[in-house]
Amino acid sequence: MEKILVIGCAGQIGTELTLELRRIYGESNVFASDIKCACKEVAESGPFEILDVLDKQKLFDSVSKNKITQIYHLAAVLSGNAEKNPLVSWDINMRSLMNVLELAKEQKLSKIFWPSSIAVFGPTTPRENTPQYTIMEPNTVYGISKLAGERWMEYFFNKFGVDTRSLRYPGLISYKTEAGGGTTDYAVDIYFEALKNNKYECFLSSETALPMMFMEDAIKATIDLMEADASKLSLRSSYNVAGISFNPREIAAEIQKHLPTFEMTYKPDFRQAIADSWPKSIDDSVAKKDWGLTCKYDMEKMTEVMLSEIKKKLML
Ligand code: AKB
Repeated sequence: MEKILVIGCAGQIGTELTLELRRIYGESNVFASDIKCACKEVAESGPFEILDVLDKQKLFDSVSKNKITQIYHLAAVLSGNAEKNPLVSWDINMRSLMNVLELAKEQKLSKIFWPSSIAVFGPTTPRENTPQYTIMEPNTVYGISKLAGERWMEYFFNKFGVDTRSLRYPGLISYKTEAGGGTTDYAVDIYFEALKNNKYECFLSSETALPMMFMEDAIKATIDLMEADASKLSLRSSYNVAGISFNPREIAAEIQKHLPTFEMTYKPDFRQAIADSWPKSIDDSVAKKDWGLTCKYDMEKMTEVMLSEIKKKLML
């Protein structure tokens, strides 16, 4: 039986991924960790510990003590926050990954998942239907760290036989835990603000299209990739995954179908330049071919679920 460690279980992805992994593999087989407290549901539904992934010794000790066989390493400083503190963010993003890769090599773990991002692409990348293999010249600290991380993932697979697996996540949209510090966060904030205040001031311009994905699809894709037969995987850097593409004007119009008086205004900030350097849409044909990626949610279906779940959460 696999013993799984989730690093970053209090974050937007970590919260939902931990709960789903526990549902599939059994609560006691999924260890959750973060540098901060996780929500009650995560902290109480299975083993949880406060752990700083930068503390290599403590990480190594915890993995051997708990006989961990797989790691999902999700802790990272996202694109918007990373620009505010470039060197610290680079250090956190890279050193945490190197600790996990070294650990996987030394303790012969069976598999490692680490997320990459659409941020690996840059202003010179073709922006429509961005291919798996293309020009990659990211100009954000976060994007540079993700591209370097992809190279290290592939390197550890080729040189040391570590079974590395990764997805280039688009913006992820969820209601359980709010996003924090990213450029695509507007597409989460908008739903909360629509229900709380019936208005939203967007930090990106109305026509800024970006690839996004509903969390349920992202979690399924992550676990499907981890479950895929190793012989099917042609890539050990990271797979493009597309989801749905829309701009702020389109998502506002979708929300207005449910809340007709909802008002959207636009005040682009420093994150506009980041968004302008990223793809508008993604070609994920390699992921579909290799391990059968599927996505269920379009913008309409996602909006229905987001509004009804956040309504319950806010007790409206
Ligand atoms: C961000 O906006 O920084 C993240 C991402 C696309 O990786 N959501």
